[in-house]
Amino acid sequence: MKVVLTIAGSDSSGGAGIQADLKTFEAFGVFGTSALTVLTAQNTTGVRSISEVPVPFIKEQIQAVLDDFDVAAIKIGMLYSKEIIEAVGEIISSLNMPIVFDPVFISKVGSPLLQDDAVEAMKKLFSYATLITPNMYEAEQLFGYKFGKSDSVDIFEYAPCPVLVKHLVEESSTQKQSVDQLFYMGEKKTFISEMLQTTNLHGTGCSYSSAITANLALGKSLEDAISISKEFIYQAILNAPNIGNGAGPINHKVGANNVKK
Ligand code: PXL
Repeated sequence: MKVVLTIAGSDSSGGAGIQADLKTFEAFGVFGTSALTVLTAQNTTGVRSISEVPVPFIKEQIQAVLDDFDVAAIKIGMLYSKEIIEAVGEIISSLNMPIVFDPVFISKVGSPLLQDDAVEAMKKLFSYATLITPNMYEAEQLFGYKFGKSDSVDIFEYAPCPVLVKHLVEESSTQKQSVDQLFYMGEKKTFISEMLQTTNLHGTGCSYSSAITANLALGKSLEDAISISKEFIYQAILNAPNIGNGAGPINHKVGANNVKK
């Protein structure tokens, strides 16, 4: 069984963060391990508070997993502070496996998940990544470039690694489509699914990047891993349990079962 590691934050409501990552790994049949960076007290309506795990202990968790398992791929999620980012960077700089980095800024309901002074430090980690998965807002913040769906401009000059920009939907778009664009080896590829009208979108970003990580661990190409994962997210939203009073979680298990792998 392939072993994967997520380095990310805990979401007490179980829909995003480490909990979403582990559910996604399980759903795709890889063995999930985890190193927690922060603990969040939150539910589907928002993040109430954030407690950072001490940096030496974050490093110990990662090292304990790496010392024992042949880790096939790593997912990186919420890192929150400059100190945590630098510590994680130190470790991953010497590793040699696929690393999928979701540069998390804010939660689905708008709670901040990254400190303002941490953005520049975060960009320095990109050179170690196999893929980064910013949404359009995050990509704009990171690269200072305004994306649009029919854009012809590329971002190869901005990023030192492949980039999957999510949710490239034009304001005026009448088609209900969710469009993601991959910038990879000098080429652009578009991934499209139907846009579902729902508030059950909590943890979709976390789960998407985890699914890509799992599929890379299983030996899929980057493009196949993204394509499978996009369909997984669509199916997981479609089958959401519809719980909570805010942005509800998705259904990882049924989502993965409904995807051709
Ligand atoms: O989806 C971004 C995200 C990442 N990590 C944690 C989160 C969230 C969103 O709520 O709680 C821990």
